[in-house]
Amino acid sequence: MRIAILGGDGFVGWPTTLHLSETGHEVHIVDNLSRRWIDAELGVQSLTPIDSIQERCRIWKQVTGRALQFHLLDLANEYERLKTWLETVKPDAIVHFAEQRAAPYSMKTDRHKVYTVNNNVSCTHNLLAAMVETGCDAHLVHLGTMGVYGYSSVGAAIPEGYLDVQIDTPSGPKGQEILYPTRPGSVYHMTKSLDQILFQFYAQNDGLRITDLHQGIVWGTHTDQTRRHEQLINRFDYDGDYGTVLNRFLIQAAIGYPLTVHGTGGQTRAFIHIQDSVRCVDLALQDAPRAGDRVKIFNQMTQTRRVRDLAEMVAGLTGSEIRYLPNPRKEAAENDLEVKNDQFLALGLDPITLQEGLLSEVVEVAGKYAHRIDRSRVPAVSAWTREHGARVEHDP
Ligand code: NAD
Ligand code: USQ
Repeated sequence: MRIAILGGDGFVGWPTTLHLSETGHEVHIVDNLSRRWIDAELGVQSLTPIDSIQERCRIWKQVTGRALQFHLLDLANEYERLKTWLETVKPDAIVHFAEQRAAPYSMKTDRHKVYTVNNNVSCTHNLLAAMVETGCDAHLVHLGTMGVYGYSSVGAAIPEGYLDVQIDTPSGPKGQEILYPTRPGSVYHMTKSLDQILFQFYAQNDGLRITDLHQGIVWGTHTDQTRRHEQLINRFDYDGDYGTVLNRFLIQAAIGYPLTVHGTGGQTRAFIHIQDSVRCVDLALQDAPRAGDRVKIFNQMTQTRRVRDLAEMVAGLTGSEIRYLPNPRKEAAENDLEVKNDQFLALGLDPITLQEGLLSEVVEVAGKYAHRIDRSRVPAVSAWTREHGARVEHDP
């Protein structure tokens, strides 16, 4: 297939690009490199030294003989160029990673809220409108988030996207299938909830074939392909805005920084290793819906864990100290979380679990590049409300 990877320069997009290229697809990356600009804005850099996207593509060609095409395009602000690009490249499938993905960044200031909503909603809607206008019938696979469901336990596993409800009518109860009600916990997660409605409309109105992957928190850094050359290395975010919790604990362990647990650490979240994330996108691409089908929704996660249990696991492995900090976020202090992921298991996913070997591999990566870490960028200081901001501790 000819596959377009929107956001192919990012943390999940880059290893997905390499995997799909290696499996024989013709892969085109579209990215406006905004993630690299945001690093400059925040004064941080990836833990791992990442080359320019053009250089990464050159090395991949040198190592494998396979070409990658890179297109510098802002999906949110260059609508006409997007249409021309779709008409020229004519992809068979499009994988859409291209959004501002950090919840803390989306809550930093009103400007960051506005940027995140404008960028994310426009990226998705511009793409959908352009696909219809140009007659592009590619299978669209979008990376969504588990966070659209909220994390409250209702005493039952979270289903894969849809919920059967009974509505009382004058003629008796009637069954209906609805999108699982959204309960986003940040402006970023809210944009993913809005995406869901856009997808529902365009699948129903225009027959677009869409798969939405509700992904959990990704951890790890290497995949089979990024290991093949030092310059193919994946990005690794550790700072208080973009670093995700388990990867943060692993770099903190590597530099002797106390593990930064927010609140009691009773928050339960869903996790997936980067290698499985890549594999799931591949599986989803092979299982396309037909025109007229409802949006296909998968829960893309393999394990749920409490944050404090993860901290204890990392502390047990490395001897790190755990620091319980005031929580800068407005979120439930404790929650249970049970999630259905039957569809990927049925398609053959054999999940990678939180094993000691893989955890220590990440600590080793962190140790190798520890000299690149700016300790002052480790604390999470973006607060959900002014009241939460007043409680933030800046440097443990
Ligand atoms: P990332 O920030 O590393 O990558 C996103 C890429 O999209 C970046 O390279 C960025 O430059 C590009 N981009 C953003 N706006 C764009 C625009 N207007 N035009 C063109 N390109 C644009 O993020 P990631 O961690 O790779 O996540 C990828 C996707 O997966 C996101 O949509 C995110 O919501 C979702 N996701 C990520 C995680 C995680 O833990 N990383 C978990 C669940 C879901
Ligand atoms: N947390 C800590 N200490 C830290 C960092 C985070 O205790 O140093 C806590 C947070 O308070 C939160 C949990 O860990 O309760 C998860 O935080 P996170 O930053 O790892 O994850 P989140 O903000 O939810 O966002 C990440 C990705 C996002 C993706 C989402 C999947 O950045 O793109 O959509 O995970 S999910 O969480 O399943 O919605």
